[in-house]
Amino acid sequence: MSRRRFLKNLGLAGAGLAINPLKSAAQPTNLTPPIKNNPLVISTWIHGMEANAGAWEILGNGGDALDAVNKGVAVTENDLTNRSVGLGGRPDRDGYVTLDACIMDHDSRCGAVAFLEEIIHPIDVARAIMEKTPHVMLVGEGAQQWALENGFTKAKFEVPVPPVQKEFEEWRIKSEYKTGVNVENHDTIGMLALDASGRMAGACTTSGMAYKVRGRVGDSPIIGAGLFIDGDVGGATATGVGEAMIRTAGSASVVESMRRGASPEEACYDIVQRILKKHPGVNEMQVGFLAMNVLGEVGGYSVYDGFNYALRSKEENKMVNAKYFRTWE
Ligand code: SD4
Repeated sequence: MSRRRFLKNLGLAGAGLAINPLKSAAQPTNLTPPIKNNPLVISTWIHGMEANAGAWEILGNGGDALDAVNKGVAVTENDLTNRSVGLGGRPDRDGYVTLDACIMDHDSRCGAVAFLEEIIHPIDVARAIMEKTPHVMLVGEGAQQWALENGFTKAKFEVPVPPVQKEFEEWRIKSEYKTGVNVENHDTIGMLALDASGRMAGACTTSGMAYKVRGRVGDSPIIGAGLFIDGDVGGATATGVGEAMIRTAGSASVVESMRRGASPEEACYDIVQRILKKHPGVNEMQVGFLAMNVLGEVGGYSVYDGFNYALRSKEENKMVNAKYFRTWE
């Protein structure tokens, strides 16, 4: 299906970005998924290559987008050398590694977990919450208790992992927390997939900002902030300083822009621009968005250079540099 027909089905053909947003927001969007037999997965940062490979084992065999994103981001959670995802991540300022994750499918079913400790795969917990409870989100001790009651077990290795513990001990001498974070703080994995039957799903998982205040939860497990999927339109995910995404309902905003006819890249550009406008004078705040629509078009945009994403389809397996507003000094 062409982009024009996609817009026509949404009642927007020819209107482009000049449509009346209030009017268009009221349009029912009951598209059946237009793209078939063209599976596609994208995910944030270089570790997305391996995560996409995990997802592709499912997508490439005609499997389901939800299973694919679940399996894909679990690859990154398993990697104990990753300092921003899973139990290999950096701890909060009190020395505890706390994990946030969420998952969402084509039909807006979703599950999320935040402030979770000692469990290797928060994404599996998020999915189990979605499938086994009437709720969307569990947090902290309650989430851990529920997970342990539902077949999950605590990790049997030291957390933080020894090199992270050492780094933390060094940090603790000065205990300087900066919200203006450095590049290594930005490794959350957000993944969006479209399967061969045209269904879409997304997942996002992180250990959050290094040395955060204990109890802090970022955007990554917040549906609409770090991740949002609408099977009629597309999906978006985010990485970077999560407070900015929460303040703007970032990923949901990207999907709503696409609903009104923006391309994925235009929609990401738009939210990053809005975030910059709302944070005048704030420097070193990296924020990156990634989006995909149901046509299989993708795009990304970030505040600073350096944000990239991995893309895998039948034809391609590569990294793509997102466009950006600023360069690091
Ligand atoms: C957070 N957005 O907790 C996450 C951190 C992140 O890449 O994306 N790092 O705010």
